[in-house]
Amino acid sequence: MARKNQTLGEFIIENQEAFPYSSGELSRLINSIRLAAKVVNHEVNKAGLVDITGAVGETNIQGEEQQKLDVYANEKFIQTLTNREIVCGIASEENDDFITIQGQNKDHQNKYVLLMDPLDGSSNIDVNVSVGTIFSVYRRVTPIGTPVTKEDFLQPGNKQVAAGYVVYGTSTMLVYTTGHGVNGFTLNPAIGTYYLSHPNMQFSETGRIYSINEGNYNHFPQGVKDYIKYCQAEEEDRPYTSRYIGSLVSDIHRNMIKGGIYIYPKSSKSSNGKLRLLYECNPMAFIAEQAGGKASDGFQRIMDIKPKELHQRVPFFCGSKKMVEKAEEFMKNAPE
Ligand code: P6P
Repeated sequence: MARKNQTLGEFIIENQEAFPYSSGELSRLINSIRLAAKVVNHEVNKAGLVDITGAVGETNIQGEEQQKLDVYANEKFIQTLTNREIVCGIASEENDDFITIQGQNKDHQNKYVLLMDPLDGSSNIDVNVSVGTIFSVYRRVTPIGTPVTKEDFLQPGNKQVAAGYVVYGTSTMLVYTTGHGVNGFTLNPAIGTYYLSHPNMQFSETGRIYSINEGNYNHFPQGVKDYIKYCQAEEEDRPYTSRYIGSLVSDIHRNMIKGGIYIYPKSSKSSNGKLRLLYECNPMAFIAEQAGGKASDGFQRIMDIKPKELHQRVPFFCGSKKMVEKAEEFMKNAPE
């Protein structure tokens, strides 16, 4: 049972038994994310004061310029997870391939793999707009005691055992699920403790906020164009409000609290959209569904998609159930 203002540590201990087959590793994993998020938060909050913003002059596999904080956050999460002896492998937006973690006895005994976007929305860093970390956790499917393989990472989202995000905004929050609802914890930076501030987070069944980069309107599929015009029509409870931060975690976090839909569709410029299935869409879809919302690629459930590669992109429609269903209706009825 979630009690408001409970600390994250108390919450994990009280809910440990809700996780049947974990002998505490998953709790230790969430604890390691808690620590890494505090360290990254400290750097994000002072980014404007020290030379840690701006690009490092390299690009990641996405061809995106790596911001120093991207690289810093990636290193901190990998280091913390490795030191805690919990995961046997890590995949990250910032690494071309997955990382094998042998364990202190080099015997590959750890049961979980973690996939992450260590600092999503990093292009917002230099303009002081909120950014986030996104993570997704699976049990490995290959035999314990052997090196992790790509098969352990290419699991459909419906096999996730945990997922969550950290939003480094006006306050820093850790929001996660282990399949028993979604709970949000706010960091008190003065004492470095997270408190349960948003117990049992829920998407409202419908909402009046739509989040999409309308600058790409001319390149969208007809169904998306039709849905945008539907949102803007002077009918019933419309026009809706357009809100787009350009930071996935922040847009979805706001929509979960206020009701709304986030869409990053395919376009004539990007045939599968921009967002990555494994470490952005699947974890946010797990959160959305656990909060009573919905997540699809416009046609099929995100978490049923069988991944083919680590950095695979998919179109993404996520948020209040009835809004996603209305958008899917336009996608289905639009001419190809
Ligand atoms: P665009 C950030 O790079 C990101 O992956 C998401 O956080 C965000 O919603 C989206 O891309 C913004 O992309 O093309 O609208 O600038």
